[in-house]
Amino acid sequence: MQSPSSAEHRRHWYILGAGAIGSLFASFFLEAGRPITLIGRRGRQGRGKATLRLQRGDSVHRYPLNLQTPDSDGRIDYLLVCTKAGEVEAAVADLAPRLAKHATVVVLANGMGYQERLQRRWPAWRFTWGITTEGAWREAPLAVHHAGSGETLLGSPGQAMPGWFADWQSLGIRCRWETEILTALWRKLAINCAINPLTALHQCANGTLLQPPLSLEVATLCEEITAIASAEGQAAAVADLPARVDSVLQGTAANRSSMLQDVMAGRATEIDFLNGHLVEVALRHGVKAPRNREMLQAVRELAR
Ligand code: KPL
Repeated sequence: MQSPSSAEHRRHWYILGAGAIGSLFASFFLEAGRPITLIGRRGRQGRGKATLRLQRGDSVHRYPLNLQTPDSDGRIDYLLVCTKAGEVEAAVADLAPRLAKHATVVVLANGMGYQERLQRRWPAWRFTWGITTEGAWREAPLAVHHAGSGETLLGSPGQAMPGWFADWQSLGIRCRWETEILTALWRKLAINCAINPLTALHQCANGTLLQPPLSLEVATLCEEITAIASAEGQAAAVADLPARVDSVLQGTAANRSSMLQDVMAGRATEIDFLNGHLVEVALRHGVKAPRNREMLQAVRELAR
C-alpha cells in the first residue's frame, strides 16, 4: 500500500448509503487509514461518532467513524454513492445543497438508466460510474461481512484517470480505472438481467439456473439481451454472453442473487433498472423484447 501524499490527505470522502456495499467501502477507506464520513438515512443509524464492525472469515475489525444524515452540516467535494439503483437520484437530490459546485460524485450501484438522468440534472458535477464484484452482506446496521474479494471498476466516458483515483489505488483492493466504463456497465447489466429475475421468480440459488428447465429460459433471455445490446451499439459487451453467464452461475452457484434477497426481505427490487432498462432500449430501437418484458412485469407483480 502506498503512503498517501499530502494532497490525498486533504481529500475527504463522504459515503452515501450505509447498506452492505457502502459499509464495506467505508471499511476499505478506514482500513487504509483514510477517515471518511458515512451518511445514512435520517432516523436510521443516527449521527456522531460510531463504530463500524467488519467481519472477514473469523476475524473481526472495528473502526471508529463519523456518521451523518443528509441534513448534517459540511460541504462535500468527494462523494461515493452506494444506494440501491432506485434510490440513487432521490438520495443525491437530498444531499445536493451540500455538494460543492464541481463535486466529484462516484456512483457504485447496479443497473442502468439513472446515469443519463443524473448527468443531465447536475451538469456541473463530475460523475463517475462504478461496478464491483466485492461480496458483502449486512448483519445489522454498521455491521458488515466481507464475503468475498472481487474487482472494482470506475470510469467516466471519455475521461482519463483523474488524480483522486490515487485514493482508491491506496485502498489495498483490486480496483482499476476503466476507460470503456459503458461497455463494462452493459456487460454487468446483461449478466444481471439473465440471472436475477429468474432466481427471484423461482426463489432459487443461482446454481439452479444451470439445469433444465431454467437453463433454457436463461438461454432465451441471453439471445434477446444480445439483440437489444447490439442494437444500442454495445455488441462488445455481450460477446459470449451465454458463456459469461454460465461462468458467473458456476462461480456463485450457492448464492442467492441480490434480487432474490430483496424479494425475500420485502425490499423494492432493481428490476426497473435492469430488465426495465432493456425494455426501454428495445422500444427505442424497435427490437422485440417479450422475455424481458415478461420478467419486468412478473417481478414487479412479485414485489407488490
Ligand atoms: O451480481 C449479482 C447479483 O446477485 O446481483 C450476481 C452476479 C447475479 C451474483 O449473484
